[in-house]
Amino acid sequence: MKLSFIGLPLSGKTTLFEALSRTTGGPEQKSENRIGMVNVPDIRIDRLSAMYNPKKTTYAKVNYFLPGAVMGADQKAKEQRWADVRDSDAFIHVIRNFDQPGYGAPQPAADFKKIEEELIFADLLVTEKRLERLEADKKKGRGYDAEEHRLMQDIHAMLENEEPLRSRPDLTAHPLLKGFAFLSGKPVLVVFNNDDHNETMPDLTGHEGRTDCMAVRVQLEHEISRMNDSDAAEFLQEYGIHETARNRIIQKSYEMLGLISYFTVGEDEVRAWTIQRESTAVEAAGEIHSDIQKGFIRAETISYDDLMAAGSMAEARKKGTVRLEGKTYIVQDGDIMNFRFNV
Ligand SMILES: Nc1nc2c(ncn2[C@@H]2O[C@H](COP(=O)(O)OP(=O)(O)OP(=O)(O)O)[C@@H](O)[C@H]2O)c(=O)[nH]1
Ligand SMILES: [Mg+2]
Repeated sequence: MKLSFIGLPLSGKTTLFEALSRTTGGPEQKSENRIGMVNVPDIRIDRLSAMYNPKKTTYAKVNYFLPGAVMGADQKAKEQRWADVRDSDAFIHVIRNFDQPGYGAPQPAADFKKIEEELIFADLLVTEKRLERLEADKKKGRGYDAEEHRLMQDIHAMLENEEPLRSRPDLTAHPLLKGFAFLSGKPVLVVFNNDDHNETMPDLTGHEGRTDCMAVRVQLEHEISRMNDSDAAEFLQEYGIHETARNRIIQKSYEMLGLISYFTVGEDEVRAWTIQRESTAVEAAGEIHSDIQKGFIRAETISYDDLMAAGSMAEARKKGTVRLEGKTYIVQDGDIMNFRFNV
């Protein structure tokens, strides 16, 4: 799973990456790709840990990818930039909404549009090349796929109309099209990088509904991310900040990737396991070990809320809220599972 930062130069991509990953890089790293593995904050894991007092607590993780800056505004440099992130599962699009001396007042709506156009243009190039090929195959009457041709024409029409593909997951996830990894088809979280004293969301009239948007004071988040917990708490109180944006962005990232967590609990470890939404119990078991998947018998399952309501696993058993689920059970976010299996 790869979640990449995109956005215009000086929008604050590196600052946000560092705030999320709590890393620091020097200017010499500007041209290098950076990867940040980040724990997904989860109050449920905190509470389960308080209940079990385990030796080890393990959170789910998200991987962030910050592409090294490719200099130049020519077509070649642009194509290189997009090639670096084509295999991403989703994007975080950072947009400058603070004054940058020498760069004038922020223009968030225009900047948003600029990148949207680049995504669409890159996809158009791919589509046109493919259509040419399909039309040549059709003429020659060999290896021609009429269905792909039809789908590709639908995609081309949308892009010509300046419509990003992300509103049509049925098209972009189609087995014949998935491999093209269309940029405008990827989920995107738009982060408006606001000045320290500004909390309002800029107007994106005409573009709402296309993406998820958040207004974040990225510089402030960066500063807070450098502090130890008690300094950070004091700072937040002083500035009347209820919660940092960091948690929300990371949680949103996880969700945007189509991921959910189930938990395993015990005195040794309380742990979050990551699965795709709609995974079955037997698939979820495979996340832990292929032996558990192969020898799967049943999964003892209880929802997080039911466990909390009962106060302990023993009480939950008495109340009858611990269920036995089979292979095809669709695991729900927050399920606590204990697999029974044969070796
Ligand atoms: N005032 C203010 N400055 C910011 C904010 N966020 C970032 N900056 C500054 O803007 C400049 C650019 O930030 P970066 O994070 O390096 O931007 P970038 O998108 O990574 O830039 P490139 O790597 O050059 O594309 C830095 O000098 C930051 O300190 C903010 O919220 N407010
Ligand atoms: Mg940067």
